[in-house]
Formats: sequence, structure tokens, C-alpha cells
Amino acid sequence: MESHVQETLQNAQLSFEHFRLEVLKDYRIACISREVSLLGRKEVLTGKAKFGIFGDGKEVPQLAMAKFFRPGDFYSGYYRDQTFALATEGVSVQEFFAQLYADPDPKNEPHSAGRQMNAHFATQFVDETGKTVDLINRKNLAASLAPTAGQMPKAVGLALASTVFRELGNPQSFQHLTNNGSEICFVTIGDASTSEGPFWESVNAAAVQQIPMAIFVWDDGYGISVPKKYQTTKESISEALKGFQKKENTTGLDIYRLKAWDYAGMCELLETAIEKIRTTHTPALFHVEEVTQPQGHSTSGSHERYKTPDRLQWEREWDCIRKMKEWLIENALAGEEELNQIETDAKEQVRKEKQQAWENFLHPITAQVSKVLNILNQAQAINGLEETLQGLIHELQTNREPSRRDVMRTLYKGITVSQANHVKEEAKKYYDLLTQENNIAFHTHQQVEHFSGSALSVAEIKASYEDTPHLMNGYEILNRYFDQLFSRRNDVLAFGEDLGFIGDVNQGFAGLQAKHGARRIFDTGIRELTIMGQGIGLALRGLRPIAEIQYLDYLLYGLQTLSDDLATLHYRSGGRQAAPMIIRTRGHRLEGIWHSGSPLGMIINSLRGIHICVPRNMVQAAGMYNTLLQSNEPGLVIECLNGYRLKENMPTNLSEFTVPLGIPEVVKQGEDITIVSYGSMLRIIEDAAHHLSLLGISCEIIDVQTLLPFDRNHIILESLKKTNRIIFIDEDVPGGAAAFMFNKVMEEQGGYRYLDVAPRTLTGTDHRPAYGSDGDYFSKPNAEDIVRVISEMMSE
Ligand SMILES: Cc1ncc(C[n+]2csc(CCOP(=O)(O)OP(=O)(O)O)c2C)c(N)n1
Ligand SMILES: [Mg+2]
Repeated sequence: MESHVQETLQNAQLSFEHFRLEVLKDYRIACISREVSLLGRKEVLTGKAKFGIFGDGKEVPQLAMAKFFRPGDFYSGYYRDQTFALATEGVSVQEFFAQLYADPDPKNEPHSAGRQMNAHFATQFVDETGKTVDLINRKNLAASLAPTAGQMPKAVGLALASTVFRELGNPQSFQHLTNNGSEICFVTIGDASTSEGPFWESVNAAAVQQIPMAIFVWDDGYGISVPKKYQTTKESISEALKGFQKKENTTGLDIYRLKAWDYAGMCELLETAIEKIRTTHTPALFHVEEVTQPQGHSTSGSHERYKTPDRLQWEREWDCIRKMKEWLIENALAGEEELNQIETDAKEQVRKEKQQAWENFLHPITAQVSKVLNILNQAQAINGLEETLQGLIHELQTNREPSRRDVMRTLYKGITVSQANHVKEEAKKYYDLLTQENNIAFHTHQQVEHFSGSALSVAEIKASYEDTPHLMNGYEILNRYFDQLFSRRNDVLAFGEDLGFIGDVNQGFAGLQAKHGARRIFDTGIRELTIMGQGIGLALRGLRPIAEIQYLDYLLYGLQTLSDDLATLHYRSGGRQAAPMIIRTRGHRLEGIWHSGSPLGMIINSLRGIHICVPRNMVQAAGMYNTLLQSNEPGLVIECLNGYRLKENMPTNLSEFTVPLGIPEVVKQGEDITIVSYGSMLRIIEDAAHHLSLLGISCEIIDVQTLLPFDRNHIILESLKKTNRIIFIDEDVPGGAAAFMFNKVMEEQGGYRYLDVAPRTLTGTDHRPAYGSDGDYFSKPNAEDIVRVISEMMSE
């Protein structure tokens, strides 16, 4: 009996000791994180880094949150979350500082290879081919982004994936992606950023769909200098959201209020609240109040300018680390001395790791500097420029914090003023070598670079046809295509407005929800931004979403997340992440100011990093879908809005044939003039070409097929060499996509050398297309315009 009691006591003591050590470990991370903030700011103020933004004041709530973040879970957050990232071992102190210095070496700075500002973390989601790695045995941080609330839309997809996986069951092919849908997406956002539209749209989408999302609002009362009274209804996001609160048998989310300095209270609440999200998939919002910001918003300003002395005093007293220390002492978990020692050790550790990061960053630059000095010291200057050369050498030699830019500038100027040929040659050689290195450092990963994951390496398989091909409506071809696709692959999903039950507004998916299931083909609310975000998140989790924008004109609503997040994702994560989603939409001329847009200039300029496909008919569209789905890259496919009821020949290999991206097709051979265009415009051009042939003018018509990438093999140039005349025709505004094509062919391909007459563009007007058939005729290029301009060109 006595020994049993002894054992119980011993066990209790052990578990107390275990608990105590856990808590002290958290305290240590809090102190490390605070020191990171303090030293980080100094690094900026002394000029070693350009800009700094830190998580001081948010340490303790992030430690509580990190306790319940499991392997397999996802995080989508913003720049305040260094403590969370440190606690989950998503980032090391050294990596943190490497990012602060913008170290482009991915070995030192793996989160973005120097491309993102500090505190923007990304763990590895894909291998070098863009293929998703095992995501269930690691803690996953989705690449953050700076636009406020920009982290919200994709979080919808990251959370939705769990619900999809759970409902689909756990097929073998998803085993590295999910553990029966038990993964939560943790989202963080600042109080002021909840004013943004993306926040509200995402909260609604999560609440409607009942997906496992845990949203943490760090409420420090300010968005830079603007206080809550200008940001949030009732100055409280939890109050404002009350109507979203879930009740029995309703959708909605659970709402909790926490205090940022209350370590024990937060841990206790989160333990049950997070478990509930995991098991029930009911989303929750944690309104974390009384958060402080000891150093102000960022290194760009000081908060003394806008906070009252009272507020500043309150922030000092309610600093969460200070409160945690008081709590530790009050509860006899540690003595003051022990805690002071932890603080001292933490400071020392951060100092050392920071120093190491700086040395690592500087090392290759120092080597470049000494090599350049070595070369220039041997150089003799052109007569009269000796002082310039000596000045260059001196400037670089005395530069205490030289950058790659300083090295390149000095070397380039040195080459121009140097005389001795052998030294000049050596300098040029070194300049070229550094250019190559810098290209790798700053320009890689715009797309997946590994052959097997790139859409550009998908082999072309031509469409084949029966001797007497079967003629079908365009929409029927797509419908058959999607039916075969969903039978063939279990990782493809499609969703959008009116896409599920009725099978999209043009019947591409008609009948397919009933056949393939409402978890794979489904309706969404009218919320283009989060439809796109949903696609990004699902793709990040290894699924292959086809996310629909009902009409191209409405892409604008979804453009923010496509441009800021998807288009930059692979690049800004240094190749660590990729989201091969397909955006499907329909556009170009029809009738109506918002149903006939073709804003391709806007699209190609804002979406570099996404393939932009502009098929002329539905068969070509199917071939592009096949190509994209064989790659690990994202693509936008714009079907012709006026093409669904046009008859096309049905290929016999609908699921297999591929359309190579960036390879234009000569759709009509001709001798006198090259006409370059795409999409719905081509049918009007064919009509005009027929008319022109009656006038004795032979047109060669080229369909570019994709705008990004554009004519990789210079097929257009070959045509121009033959015809010596060229016109670019599109429906976009003047200076839009036509100007882009013009620039590519004239400047990049050197087309100007083969011109007999001035090259032209023929475009839509400067305003949006007016309604009705006449509106279309007078707003967009029509056949008569084409005949007139080409006739003029022929008589020039
Ligand atoms: C779309 C957008 N607008 C403006 C900014 C500039 N900006 C950066 S942070 C910030 C304030 C954010 O405040 P809050 O959401 O409360 O987060 P906190 O910094 O206080 O943690 C602003 C206006 C931005 N990054 N993105
Ligand atoms: Mg704030």
C-alpha cells in the first residue's frame, strides 16, 4: 500500500517536472523570439538590413497556438508569427536573420531564397519536379505574403482539402497527403486586416462549408497608426462576427475570446477548442485581445508618434512575456534566478546565430570583392581615366557592407575604363560568371524548372480523327472530356458558381455531378476571390482543382490572390511550393459590357508565373487541359464564350492528345501578310481573309494559342520572313495584349528586320464594349476593319 502511494507521488512529481520543463521551454522560446525582434531592429537601424517587421508582443499567444499544431497541419499567416515558426521548428534563428539580410543562398535562407521580406516563412511542399512531398509527417507553413489579409483566401482551400479527403475516404494515392482529413489550417491575421474584404469572404466561405480552420486574430488595437475605432464595427471583431456564431444545427463558426498575456488560460482553452475543430470540422475564430507591440509596427516608424503615454505605459505593464514570468514565479514553477538565466542564455544564443547568419551572408560577397579588387588593381586605365579607376578601387575597398550590386557596378565601370586587353578580358569573363550566378540567385523558379514537372516539357500528341469525324457542339465535346477526366483521375475536383448541380452555365459539366459525386464537382457561393483561394489551397495539398470563374470579366474579383499569391508562389518560395491549379473561365466577344471582356493585357501583366491559354475552340481547350494536368504548374484557360454551340470535329483521343504551350499554330497558310491573333477573334479573321482572297490578297493566319508562354520557337518570325508584312489583332484595348505580341515579335524575335511595310496592331476601342450586336461591332475589331487595314497595308 505504502509503495503504491509512493509510486503515485513519484509519478505526480515526474509529470509535474515534465510540465514545468515544457513551460520553461516555452519561456525560453519567448525570450529568444523577443531578442530576435530587438536585435533584428538594430540590424536595420545600423544599415545591415533594409526593413524589419517583428513579432514582439505576440510571443505568448503564439506559443499556446503552437502547442496544438500537429504534423500534417497547415499554417497560413502573416509577418508577426516568428514565435510560432520558432516553436514549431519551421524556422531557425539563423534562417530568420538570413532572410532579414536578404541572403539569396537557399542553404542559408530556404524560405524564399532572399526573395521575401523577413518573417515570411515557407516549408517544403514540393520536390524539384513540383510534385507534392509527404505532407502528413511535417508541420507545413504555406508561404506568407505581405498584402494584408492575403493569407486568407488560400487558407479556405487548405482547410477544405481536409473535408474533401475525409469525405472521399482515404485512397492509397492520398496517403501521403492526409490522415483521414484530420489536418487543421491555422490562420493568423492582425486586427486591422480584418477590415479587408478577403477576410470577410474567407470567414463566410469557411463557415458555410464547415471546414477545419482555426483563425487567430492578434488584436493589438492598431493597423500601423490607425486604431480600431476606424477599423472594426464596435471596435471588436468577435462582437462584429456574432451573427456568424454557430448554433445547434446551423452552419457558422465558434468564437472565442482570449487574453494575450494569459499563457495558462490560452493553453487550457485551446486544448479543447482545437480538438473540436479537428474532429467536427467546425471552424473557429480566436479573438486574442490585449496584445502589445513593444517596438511599434516596423522599422519604418516609431509608435510614440500615435500612441498616448498611457497606452505605452499599459503596453509595458501588460507585456505578455513579463506576465508569463510573473505567473511562473507565482505558481512556483521557477525562481527569478532561473528565469534570469534563461533570458541571458537566450540573448547569447540569438547573438551568436545572428552573427553566423551575417558571416554566411557576407562570405561570398567578400570573395567577389577581393577578386574584383585583384583584377582592377592589375588594370591600366585609358589615358585620363586613371583617377576614375583608382576611385572605383578605393570605393569598393572601403565599403564596409558591400553588396552584390556594388560588386557588379564596380566591375562594369572598371571594364569600361580599363585599357590593358588581357585584364579587360579577365574582368569581362568574371562579369559574365557573376551575371550567371546572379541570374540563379534572383531569377529562378518562375516556373517549375525540372523537366518532368514543367508544362513546357509535356510531349505533343496530336488530336486524331476518324475518317469521317463526328461533329459535335463545343459544349458537348467539353462535357465528354470532363466525364472522361473525372473517370480517369481521382485527384481532380471542379467547382464554381452554378458548376455543380446544373453543370455550369454552358453545360460543360452537365450531368457529371450526379455521376462523379458532389464532393468532386460542386457549387460555390458567388465569391470569386475565395474560389481562387480555394483552388490554391487544394492544389497546395496535392489535389488538382479546376476552379471556375463564370465569366472572364469577373476574374478581376479573383485577381488579387492569383497575382499576389499564386503567380508568385513558386518564385517567392524559392521553389519550395507550387500550386498546380487550373483556372477555367470563358470570355471574349459576346454581347454586353460585362460579358464580352477580353482584358488580356491586364491578365498577362499581372499573372507572370501562370500559363495563359487562349484556345480558339473547345477541342484546343481540351488539349490544353491535358497538357496542364500532366505538369505541376498552374494555368488559366479562357474558353470562347461564343463557341459552345459551334460544331467541331470530335477527336478519337480526347483524353490523350496534348496542345504544347507556347507553340503557335498556322491555321491558314498565305503569302502576302501574317495575321497574329487568338481566341474568338480568329473566326472573324478567317471571314476577313476569305474576303481579302477575293481581292487577291493571301493571308497567313497564326493562332498564338498561349500568351504566356509566347511563341517559344519563333514560328511567327518564320512566317514574317516569308510575307514581310504583319498585323496583330485582338479584342483588348489599344496597348494591351496586341502591344505585348508586337513587342515579342519585333524586339525579342527581331522581326523588324523583315518588314516591307510598317507593322500594325488592330485592337478594341479604349472603352468597354457597348451592349448588343451593334455595340460589339463598333467596339471590337470586325471583319470590315480587318479588310480595310490590310488593304491599306498592301498598297503602301
Ligand atoms: C493590401 C495592403 N494594404 C496596406 C498594406 C500596408 N500595411 C502593412 S501592415 C498594415 C497594418 C496591419 O495591421 P494589423 O492587421 O492590425 O496587423 P499588425 O501589424 O498590427 O499585427 C498595413 C496597412 C499592406 N501590406 N497590404
Ligand atoms: Mg494590429
